[in-house]
Amino acid sequence: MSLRYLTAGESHGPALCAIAEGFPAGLAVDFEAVDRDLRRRQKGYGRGGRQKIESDAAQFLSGIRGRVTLGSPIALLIWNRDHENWKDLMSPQARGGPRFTRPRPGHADLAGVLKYGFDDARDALERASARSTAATVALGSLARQLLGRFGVRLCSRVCAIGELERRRDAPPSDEEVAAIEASDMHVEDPAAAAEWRAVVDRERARGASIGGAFEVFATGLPPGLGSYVHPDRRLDARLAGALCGIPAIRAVEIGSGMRVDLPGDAFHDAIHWSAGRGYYRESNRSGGLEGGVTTGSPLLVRGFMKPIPTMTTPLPTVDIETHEAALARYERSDVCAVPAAAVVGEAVVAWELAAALLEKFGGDTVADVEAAMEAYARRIR
Ligand code: EPS
Repeated sequence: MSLRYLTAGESHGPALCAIAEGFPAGLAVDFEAVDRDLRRRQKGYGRGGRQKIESDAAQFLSGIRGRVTLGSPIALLIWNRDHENWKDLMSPQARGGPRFTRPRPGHADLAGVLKYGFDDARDALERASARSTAATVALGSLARQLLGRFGVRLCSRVCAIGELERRRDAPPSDEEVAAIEASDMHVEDPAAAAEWRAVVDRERARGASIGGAFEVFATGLPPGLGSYVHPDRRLDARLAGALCGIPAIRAVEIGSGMRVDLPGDAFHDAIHWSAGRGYYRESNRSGGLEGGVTTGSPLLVRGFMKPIPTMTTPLPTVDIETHEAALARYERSDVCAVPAAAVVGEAVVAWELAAALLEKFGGDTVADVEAAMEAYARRIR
């Protein structure tokens, strides 16, 4: 059984919910770690007022007994505290309030109005909101726990805000990860954080918003996850799709994939072998993937986020009721959500890696997966 999930929920509806299927039985679940990941998603310099209202936590309903998975579907809820303030507008029983008729360029407002025949963009924007990524993060946290059981570790960092880039190719050390987690810019370097805060302040003062980029690293992966035999089995394609599935992510880079300036002899990672290490590389421009398959080197992917379309100085639009020129409607939003997007990026990467791991080594129990991994490790040794 491959890993699969569905989520549901509107941003200001009663709750977000998720159902995941395919986790093997026998995985110890750390509920506190799930809530920690949810809190990590809420942080970051440049966020709006919503995160002061919410204090996200997952309520598990099924698939787990005594903190251990049963192999049955795992269902969870994340209540929207803000729903209390939106009950008359946004509940399955009520749709009061003024209609949202001035679509924001760059948001799903107009696309949803045209596609589903709405006369109120709220019918589209509530589900299109990045609020849904709270459910994504809860699911990713479970995937990360499964991967952790087999020695795979993930982390992320912001590598650009606006025009200022601070990329790195090697995974951060444990001390650097601690600094990243303590930073409101999700970066280990306080000087970079200070520069980036100034960029966010500049754009907030202009009434605009700002995007950026993040890096996700995974270490401890066995070689051989994913496959080159068909496009939809290539792990690079699946990771790119998963990252582009996060609202506002418009581009993905695998390793040094954008370094089109490098010729082949400078780009590719030469192969070495020693009795102690087996096959290894001295560089990792592949980002840990060759032929859509993990190499065993650290995985590195980058996600690039456009600026959030909701701005206090709005762009020109057209009122969908009158067809007259207007300014886009402003609603409370974030000026910059790149630090949060990095945490969401980690979650979707964890999910795809867990799915690929179970496809290769899957069994009904964690012990079955472990036995299959050990047999494989013996073969490739
Ligand atoms: C978000 C919740 C939303 C927004 C943001 C992300 O809350 P609200 O609309 O009540 O302020 O802050 O959503 C968007 C950026 C968007 O485009 O919809 C969250 O929980 O992450």
